Amino acid sequence: MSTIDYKETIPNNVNLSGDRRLQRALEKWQPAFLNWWDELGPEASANHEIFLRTAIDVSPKGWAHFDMVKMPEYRWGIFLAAEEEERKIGFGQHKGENAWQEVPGEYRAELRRLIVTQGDTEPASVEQQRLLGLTCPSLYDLRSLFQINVEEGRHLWAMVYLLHAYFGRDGREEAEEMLLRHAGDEDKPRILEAFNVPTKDWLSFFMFTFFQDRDGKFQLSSLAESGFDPLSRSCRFMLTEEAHHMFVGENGLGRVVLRSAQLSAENDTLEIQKYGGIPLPMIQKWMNFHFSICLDLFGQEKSTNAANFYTMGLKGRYMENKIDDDHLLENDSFLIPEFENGKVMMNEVSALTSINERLRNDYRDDCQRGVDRWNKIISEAGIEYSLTLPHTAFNRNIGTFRNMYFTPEGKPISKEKFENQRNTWMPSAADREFVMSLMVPVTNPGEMAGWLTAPSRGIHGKDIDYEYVRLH
Ligand code: BYC
Repeated sequence: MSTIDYKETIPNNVNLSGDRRLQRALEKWQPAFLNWWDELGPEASANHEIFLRTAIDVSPKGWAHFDMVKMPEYRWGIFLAAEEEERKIGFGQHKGENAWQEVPGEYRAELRRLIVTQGDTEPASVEQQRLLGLTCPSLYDLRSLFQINVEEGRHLWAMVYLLHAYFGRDGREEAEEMLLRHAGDEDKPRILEAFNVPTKDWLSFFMFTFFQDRDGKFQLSSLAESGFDPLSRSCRFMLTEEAHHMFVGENGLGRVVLRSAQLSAENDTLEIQKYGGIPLPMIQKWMNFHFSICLDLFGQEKSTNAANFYTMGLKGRYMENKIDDDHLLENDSFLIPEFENGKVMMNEVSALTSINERLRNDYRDDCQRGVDRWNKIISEAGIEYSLTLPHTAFNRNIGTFRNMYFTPEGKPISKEKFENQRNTWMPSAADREFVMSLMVPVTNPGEMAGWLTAPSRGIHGKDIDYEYVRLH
């Protein structure tokens, strides 16, 4: 069942027409979704024609189709990765049993909570990015933004399908709520903190797609291990799209870093504002902010929720089946950071309660690889400067280090000192104002804003000066 039927109102590969009740329920949700897109999706974009890829097949090869499409006409649909025959649960107390095709009654609340939390982030990101199209640095970048936005919309569909298909009335209610909470809304905010922060400038957008979408990669990978097979199959397909979002972040930041390094070399100074570039130390500030708020997305270092999700077989570890252990973890331990006697110590705790911390470590290592690549760009341009991920205790709002104050190097300091230094470590109002001043739309095909370099190649074999978005 891997081909997608595009003749349906809701394209899908889940045989939706075979379940009239479900189909009708989703067809009722669809106008609410489109309304939401119209109101809180990308601003002033409804008539643009965009070179978008659409999924036509969920197999690893050839699932994408590229065409000029208006976003409101994008075929949002429900696509699950192909079913793996006889798939077994790979961890926890049900290890070795057949994966569940229905929700196990005793884990219903936990599973729903995981799906709702995952689903909530998807429309949140679209809301956070809704004004960026007005200040794009090129048509190439504008297309990337819109591609990401429509796919996040589709990821919402993926979670809403699970809620509708497997959770009955309360699932339908949760699906409605997805469109009622809004990023940054004082009364009804999005669930996770980092999804309430506005993404106003393109440096923040590239940081978001590098750091925050990467949380998506790690969380989706852990959910792809789930014993609940429909969730696993949804997440597996979402991951193929997520990879492109992270590419946009890594590549975008690489282009900003290269431009900044070039301007620094040409003018023999890191202070390149007056040449229209973003100083490398300012990029570091953006990184300190985005990385620290994303570390919070992994939850507390010690979490009984996470231990339960694992033991129940609902959420595994990153690359669970590649890890060489018993996949039960009852007798294993793991090191987590804790603050003791005035310093950050690594303490041994149960491997089950520290599942969140383990994932956070995997995430950090993955982020570091990107930072190493940018540092190579900087040193090849002949500049002595390197970007560094801040210490895990820096600027944290969830877990052990909440309400504590540390330098980016991890040295504990007083709240007062932290507040005095805040603007030297993270974007100040003046920094944000400066970066915003560079956000002037560039919309001639092939032209780039001066604060970043052109990408090394275009999309899907097209040249860089292809008209990726026809503005109307
Ligand atoms: N903000 O036991 P703990 C993506 C709460 S991104 C606010 O550690 P747990 C995407 C927590 O709810 C991936 N609250 O929590 C990227 C709990 O509340 P209660 C999204 C937070 O459950 C870019 C309490 O603190 N997917 O896809 O182990 C663009 C105790 O915490 C936060 C997922 O996150 C926070 N950051 O861990 C588009 C996967 N952290 O019980 C999309 C699904 C914790 O006291 N979610 N709390 O009321 C999960 O697996 C878990 O919910 C979390 C939290 C890992 C997020």
